[in-house]
Amino acid sequence: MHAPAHCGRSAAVPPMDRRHLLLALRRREFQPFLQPIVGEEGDWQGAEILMRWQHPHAGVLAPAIFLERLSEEGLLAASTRQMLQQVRTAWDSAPACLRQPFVLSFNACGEQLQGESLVAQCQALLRRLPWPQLQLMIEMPERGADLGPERCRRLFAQCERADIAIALDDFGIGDARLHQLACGRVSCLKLDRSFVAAMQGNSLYSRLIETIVSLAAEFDATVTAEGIETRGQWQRLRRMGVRRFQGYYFARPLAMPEFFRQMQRRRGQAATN
Ligand code: G
Ligand code: MN
Repeated sequence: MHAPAHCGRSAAVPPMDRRHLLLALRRREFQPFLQPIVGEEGDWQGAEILMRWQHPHAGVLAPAIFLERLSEEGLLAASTRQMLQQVRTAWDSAPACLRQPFVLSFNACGEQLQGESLVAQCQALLRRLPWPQLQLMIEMPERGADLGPERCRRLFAQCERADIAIALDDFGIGDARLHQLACGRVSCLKLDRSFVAAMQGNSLYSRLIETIVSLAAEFDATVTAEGIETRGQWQRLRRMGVRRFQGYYFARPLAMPEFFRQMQRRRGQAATN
């Protein structure tokens, strides 16, 4: 297995037996990177927290390399929790321009979604991030999130009471999870990037995306399209009614200090324009 190009110089895949994973956890090597989520004008309206393994020898590793191993060892919830704690700490240096409406989302794993403590953990995080206009959003993955309607309804109700938003991640691939839309308030459908890639030259995909946009509207949810890599994709999706976008065309996932620097520069520019 090779690291994707955007991981930088990383070469070999490091050992990932339980002992090494526990060591990495102890050393807090699973770190949060932020990828901006932009609006129709390209303005940064939020960010998705993405896990990266800052490995002492192999460099920065993407989840495709290590997530499954963490999951097999039952360590994914622990590493996500630890990553969120690091978000909390790094937020101490967030620029003041972030005191505007801003959506911060993270990927919850099956273990967290099945367990009882996720919402309490989110509330604890929010208490320590006292930014009134910060909206926390839980992204429910396509895999490992088959909760069943009853559990799903309970989780969504808890989230709604706690003012935590729900997004259905990688929407459209894998098993259809349409029933989740009937389980409570869903704020966002994250259109899987394979749809964005496939719409080029296949009008059936465009029709499919337009249908997902109307489906979202029907449930008062927004669509965030993932994997935007070209200006053409952005423009086309805007014409189809998509309002939020994420992808390398705008920015790669950034270490938090770099994210804050770029955010500050952009909002500074916007204020002087
Ligand atoms: O499953 P989820 O959508 O949370 O996965 C996000 C992953 O997609 C991250 O690891 C991120 O690095 C990657 N990613 C983000 N933007 C792009 C993009 O424009 N193209 C591709 N190929 N991958 C992307
Ligand atoms: Mn996601």
